[in-house]
Amino acid sequence: MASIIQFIKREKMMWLVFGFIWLKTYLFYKLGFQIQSESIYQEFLLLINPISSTILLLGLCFLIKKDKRPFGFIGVNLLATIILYANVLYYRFFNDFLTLPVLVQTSNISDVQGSIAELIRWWDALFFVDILVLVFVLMKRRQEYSFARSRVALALTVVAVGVFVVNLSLAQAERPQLLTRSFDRELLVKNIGVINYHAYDAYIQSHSKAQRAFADSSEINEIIYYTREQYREPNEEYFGLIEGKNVMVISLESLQSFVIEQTMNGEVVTPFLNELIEESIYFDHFYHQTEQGKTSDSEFVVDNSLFGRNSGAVFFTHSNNEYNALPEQLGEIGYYTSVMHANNKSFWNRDMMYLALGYERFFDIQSYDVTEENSVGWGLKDLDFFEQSIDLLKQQPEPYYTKFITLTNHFPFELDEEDRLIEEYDSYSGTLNRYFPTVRYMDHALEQFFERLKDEGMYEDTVFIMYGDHYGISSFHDRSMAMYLEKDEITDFDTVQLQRVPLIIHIPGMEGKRMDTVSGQIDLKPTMLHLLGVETEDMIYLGTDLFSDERESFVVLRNGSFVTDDYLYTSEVCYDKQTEQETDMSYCEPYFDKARQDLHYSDRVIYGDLLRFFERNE
Ligand code: GP9
Ligand code: MN
Repeated sequence: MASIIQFIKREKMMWLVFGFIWLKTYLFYKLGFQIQSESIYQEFLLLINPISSTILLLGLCFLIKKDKRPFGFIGVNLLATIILYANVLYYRFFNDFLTLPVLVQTSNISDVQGSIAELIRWWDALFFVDILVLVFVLMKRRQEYSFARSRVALALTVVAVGVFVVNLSLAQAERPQLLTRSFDRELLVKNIGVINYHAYDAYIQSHSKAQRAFADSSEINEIIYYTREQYREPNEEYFGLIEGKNVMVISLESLQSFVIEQTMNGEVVTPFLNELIEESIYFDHFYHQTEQGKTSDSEFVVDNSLFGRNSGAVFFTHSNNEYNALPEQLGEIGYYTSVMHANNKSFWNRDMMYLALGYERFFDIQSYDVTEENSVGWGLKDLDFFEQSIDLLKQQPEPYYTKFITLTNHFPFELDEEDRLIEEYDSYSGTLNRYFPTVRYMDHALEQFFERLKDEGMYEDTVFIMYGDHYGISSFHDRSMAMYLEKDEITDFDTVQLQRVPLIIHIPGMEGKRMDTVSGQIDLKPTMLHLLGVETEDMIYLGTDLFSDERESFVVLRNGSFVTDDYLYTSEVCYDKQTEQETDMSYCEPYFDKARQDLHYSDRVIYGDLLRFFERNE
């Protein structure tokens, strides 16, 4: 104890540097990045998040010889300052934080180089003032250092890890699965600090680099062979049916099939969609295939006809891969491709991944006028989002392929009183209760959007592909879900069935039709390409055209559960769909191989970045 007190008293220089870095980081957050907190709790996290990394780095200085150690301290300060300052410069230009690939991507550097001078402000010099102070202190007086070096370094490392664990738990309390799920860089910086964020980024990047390095070009042949085998001829009636038309893909936030064509306390939940379905091709056995990457996973699956990752988000881990994604392929046949989504462009690393997928333009939050009044929950209300998107649409050359990502029907399903068109449900789960009014609101926003498009003459020549991106109500709310569905309980069988999301393909002028083929988001890419008249026999993808006569009803979810017309397999149990009861495993066995292989080959393509070895032979 006495020696700890002595240590604290003696290491004045270290404390000074510690104080400087801490204060400075906070000033960087506020002045450099203009980070705002939503609550005192958030502000507290922002304040404490530099502590762990600073202690760690200063601790490591105790491995340096006594007389040189003060230089180490100053070096740490300089390093932290440079990292922060580089981020500030990048932030001023891109409104985003640096990532390792960005630093080594020469294409980006050339973008930035010319403008660096413009990004520097005279008062930035203040960020470095403390270093001068330290040099001055160092010249003034020499201190005595008498502690065992490695012991101190080790002790401080332990303290740093401890502080980090506390910091992370506090952050996770507010943002569950912060590291695996929320890949918004700003969120990470806010919660765990800039230096820890960079360490985490470096870990993620090096991990996927290693897997890529071990892959070789011969592996692609096996994949080509497998995908050729899975290829199904398109249906002549549908092939090229919408050639040259504008395509609007609408990702319907958290929309599950269990509310479609249903009522809640006597109120219709989705009146507009129900009507639209009557005039559309509606798939009622269509499943989402996402995992932790949520919306971004659905985007990935739809655009690539490959699976996302089992954990984490492929948008974050593999945004440097080669893909032959749908936007890129549509670009090749003369389509203008874009995404409209009123959120930070770095959320889910979209800005980076969209480049890899070949989107020409991303209309992010900066393209929208977002105010306190027109926002709720996660941001711009759907109604205003669609309304403002009309003008953006008009700027685009035709034909275009544009994806809209809605936001209001997102957990925790908040809604302003004036937007509440139906009452909340009445169960144990506030989440499920609030879900119905927000779904109803989204339905209303879509109705208005369609009206506007019709008024503007933008409806006739457009084809609409609308689907739920992933579940909105997790198993956590099973008790209340059972109540709504009038069931005794939610079984594993029900859980899989609840992963159904609506898919509506609306082609103006075409008669309505219901399709019960068991299918998933992975099937959309070949379906859309064939509708647009693009041959896909020489492409690599894992879904099958929804209209193909040769198609077999089948979907495998990312967790390995799968569904056919008659059977459903999950958690090592085979169910008969008709009776909803367990049945003999031999009924599910014939599908095991396909389910496993689909997931396995998809993972191999992504982890090995195998599409870089692939040329389409046109
Ligand atoms: C955020 C939006 C919602 O931009 O896509 O993300 P989610 O949490 O649903 O993945
Ligand atoms: Mn979503």
